[in-house]
Amino acid sequence: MKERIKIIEGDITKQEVDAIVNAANTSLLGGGGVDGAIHRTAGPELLEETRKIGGCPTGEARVSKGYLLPAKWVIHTVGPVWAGGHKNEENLLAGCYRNSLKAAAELGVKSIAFPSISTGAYRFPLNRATEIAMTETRKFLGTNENPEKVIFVCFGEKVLKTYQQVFQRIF
Ligand code: AR6
Repeated sequence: MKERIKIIEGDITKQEVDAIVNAANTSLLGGGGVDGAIHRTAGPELLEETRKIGGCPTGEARVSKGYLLPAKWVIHTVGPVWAGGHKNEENLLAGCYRNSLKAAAELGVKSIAFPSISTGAYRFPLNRATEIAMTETRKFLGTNENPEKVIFVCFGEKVLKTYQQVFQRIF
């Protein structure tokens, strides 16, 4: 299964994959961080579509087209805001990965790229978030043929190093 996972440092908006995952907020109307970058690159039609979708609860995922992105699809998921760890944050974050992978499988997506959901503006501790990302991905790939490939796109060296270390432990 190891060979189905790739960890890279880079910008998710440039990934030539079938689907990229957006770390959105419940409004799905855009924001800063990776969400802002995805909306800027995809162009205004993305906002038109996400406006019609009408929001997404924390831990769930919604699908839109990719418009001007190289990726055909954007899977919008909403991570939890870290509030100390007693507000179900871990389960909600696990749900983001599970539901995004499930949406990808339903679309027949072969390759999907994830950012580090919730670890920016939402302040989820990076180590724990990375463990959740990898554990959920391993579980899903163990029982599903698609997506064939999962790429974790790390923004900056600190995120990259963390992903590489956790990968060694979990896979
Ligand atoms: N490619 C890949 N990763 C990126 C990129 C990029 N272009 N830009 C930032 N990151 P964040 P969150 C990384 O804050 O914590 C937004 O305003 C970033 O360095 O984007 O889930 C939404 O609208 C970090 O490692 O998402 C929500 O309101 C990771 O992506 C809120 O922020 C996540 O950081 C969501 O907060």
